[in-house]
Formats: sequence, structure tokens, C-alpha cells
Amino acid sequence: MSKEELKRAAAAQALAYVENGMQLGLGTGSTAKHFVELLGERVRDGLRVIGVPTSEVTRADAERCGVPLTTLDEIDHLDLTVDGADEIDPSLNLIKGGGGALLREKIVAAASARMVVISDDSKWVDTLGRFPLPVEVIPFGLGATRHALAAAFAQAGVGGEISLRQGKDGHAFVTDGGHWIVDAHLGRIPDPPRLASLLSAIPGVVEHGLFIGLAKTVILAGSQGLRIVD
Ligand code: ABF
Repeated sequence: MSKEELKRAAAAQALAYVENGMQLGLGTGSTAKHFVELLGERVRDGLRVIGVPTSEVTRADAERCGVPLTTLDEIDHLDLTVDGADEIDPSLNLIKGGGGALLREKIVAAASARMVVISDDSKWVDTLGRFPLPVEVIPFGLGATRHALAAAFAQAGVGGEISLRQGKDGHAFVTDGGHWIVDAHLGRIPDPPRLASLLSAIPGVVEHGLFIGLAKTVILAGSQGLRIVD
């Protein structure tokens, strides 16, 4: 199976968690896109659900697939969010944000009774950190924020380069919320909850890509088949 087929298989399995009448968080990224497409097929067959997209890209995909949408202004909680990830560890802590949607993804996941992560098995790691950790920052005071980030990384016993993410136009990548993203090349994060607390305490940090205790179930697709971890 190709990687794309594995992602689609994980997405198809996540449909088993969807029930009629549910309010759903719709993730971002290529794996979540498969889920939105498959969900759209079910909606065309009569399934009644309503979704909250985690990005403008997913909003457009969901509209194209005929998935009815709402916002977290109109409703205040979700039954289930299905989203991808960049790395997943055995405690089901995640790195997310490679696609730049981590802020909305975390708001949506935190508003959900359950978060199911769908992925091919290449994202499963013993220890988070090989994937650069995305941190969404306010453009104002970036130098001071970078300084505080470096101090937080030192305090957490991790170290590495911090780079400002560039968009395709060669300028800073701008998130759906109008912020910038720095990617921290840490290599290994031995204590993700501790690093998450340190990062959350920095004023210029809007949100970071460590998702601690949010994922309840992970569906991993590999060449041997599907593995469900929860
Ligand atoms: C989103 O999409 C992210 O938080 C993560 O960065 C990314 C995973 O993308 P893909 O499914 O394309 O690997 O879920």
C-alpha cells in the first residue's frame, strides 16, 4: 500500500467512531482530508452530522464535499474530533502544527469529548522531538520571544535551532489567526508535559504544537494493517 492508501485506510476506520447527530471537529492535513472526503460520502448517503473545520483549507474541502459546517461560536462543544499528527508517542502525546493549523486544531480538540488521531505508522515514535516543534507566536517582540523560548528549552534540558517558518512567497508564513510560526529543532523531548507548561508561560507564544493528554485514540495504518491504540 502507498502512504496515501495507508492514510485513507486510517481515515476510513475513524468513520466507525462517527454517529448520527454528532458535532465533529474536522482536522487539517492530508490524512484529515481523506477523512473529510469519506465523511462527505456518508453525508450524501444520509448521515446527519455538523462539522467545525480547523483551518480555512479544511473549510474549503468540507464545503466541496458537502459536509455541513458550523463554528464554535454557534455551538460550544464537540462530540468527536478526527485529526492527523506529525508525531505520536506511546502516551498519546502529539506534535502537531506541521501544516500551520495548530491553534485552531488545539481549540477544537480541547472542545471535544474525544479526539481520534489518524496516521500512517511512520508518525509513531518512542520519544517526541525529531519533528521540529511548531510554536505559534505573535509577530510583535519576536526577538524577545525567541530569547524566552531558548531559555525554556534550556530549562527543559532540550536544545537546538529555532527558525522562523517561511511561506512560499519567501516571507514569514502567516497562520489563519494572523500569527507567525517558529519551528524548534529539538531532536528529543524527554518530558513533553513539562516543556508544554514552560512554553505556555511565555507571553509572546500564542500556542505550541505539543498536544498533551488530548488524544484518546490513535489509528495507525501500516503495511501489516491497522493498529488502534487507546
Ligand atoms: C495536521 O496536519 C497537523 O497538525 C499536522 O501538522 C499535519 C499532519 O499532516 P499529514 O496528515 O498531511 O501528515 O493534522
